[in-house]
Amino acid sequence: MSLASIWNLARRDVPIPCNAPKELLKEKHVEFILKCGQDKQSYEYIMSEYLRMSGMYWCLAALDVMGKVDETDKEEILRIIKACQNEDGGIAAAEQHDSHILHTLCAVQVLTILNRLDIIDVDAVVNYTKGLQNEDGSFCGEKGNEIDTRFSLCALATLHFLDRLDEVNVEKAIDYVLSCYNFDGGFGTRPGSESHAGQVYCCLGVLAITGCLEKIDVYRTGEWLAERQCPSGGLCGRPEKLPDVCYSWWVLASLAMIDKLHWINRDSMIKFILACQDDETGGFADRPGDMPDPFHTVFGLSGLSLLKFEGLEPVDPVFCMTKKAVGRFGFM
Ligand code: GRG
Repeated sequence: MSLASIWNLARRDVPIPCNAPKELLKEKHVEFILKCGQDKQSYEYIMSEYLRMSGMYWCLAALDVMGKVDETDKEEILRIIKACQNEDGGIAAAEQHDSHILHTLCAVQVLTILNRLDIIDVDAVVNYTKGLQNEDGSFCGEKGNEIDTRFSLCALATLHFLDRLDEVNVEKAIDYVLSCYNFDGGFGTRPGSESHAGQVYCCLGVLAITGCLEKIDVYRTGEWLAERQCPSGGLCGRPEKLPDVCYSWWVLASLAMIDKLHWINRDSMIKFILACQDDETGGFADRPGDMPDPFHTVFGLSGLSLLKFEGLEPVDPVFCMTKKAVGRFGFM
């Protein structure tokens, strides 16, 4: 037995049940997504208010990958987003919540998909986003709060869609992201923090948006990313962690950005993603047999799309939106 196979036997992983789905259950996923948010009195709906705007992005982006955006109530979505823009210019998860760059980006992504950026005060969003940049180039998620490389991507992606990147200090934003680059080829939340696939995605996204991907060692980073594939075919977010279908997005999109998507095993990856579908309700779960949700559904579908799975719209690896929606804002 080779050293590599012994190492694989020792890795943490999950089994794929033999009766797990093997085909894409697209109609069921459309139904699952359309049901989310329909029952406004349900426990799930009320308890998820704090991430409503992100939820709208996950649902709309999932429908768009399946070519079904027209089945939503667009007027209701536009009304909600407009009501969530606060006086500070930022956009909140829900009405009467505080603004956050995460939800601001989600709103901008939804409006880009619907081609309706005109319904928000764009100058105010730009001012809000500018105000989140710190002296060292990093970004806070909300005024005076936590710093994280996730927020660097959210801020730059927001400004990219508004065509206002020049309003922040792009050089410093790049330097900050590069200061979070680790010896193992991954990136962390802040300088010196542990490498994590979600953070790698965010940092590569910033470098892609600003045209600076050549500033890193793509072989070292590609190797760290490819190492995330477990024997089941699923991807984990960092060493010694279990696979989760959302990393089919964070890892695959990162590999796509550096043109190394072929470094993972496509067939076993597809098998793992399909096994995470719920064949009764539709939707994808984090792992085979778990409860499905819109977060894992959009990232499962988008991962399949990156792998050129039949019947899905092509997606942009930086923004997790269809190439059609990114359209004039795309650059890859
Ligand atoms: C444009 C799609 C898009 C996103 C905007 C918010 C954001 C930018 C990116 C999030 C990237 C990220 C950090 C993803 C990871 C999410 C996740 C599953 C975190 C869980 O981390 P742990 O440590 O789980 O709890 P593990 O898998 O390590 O056990």
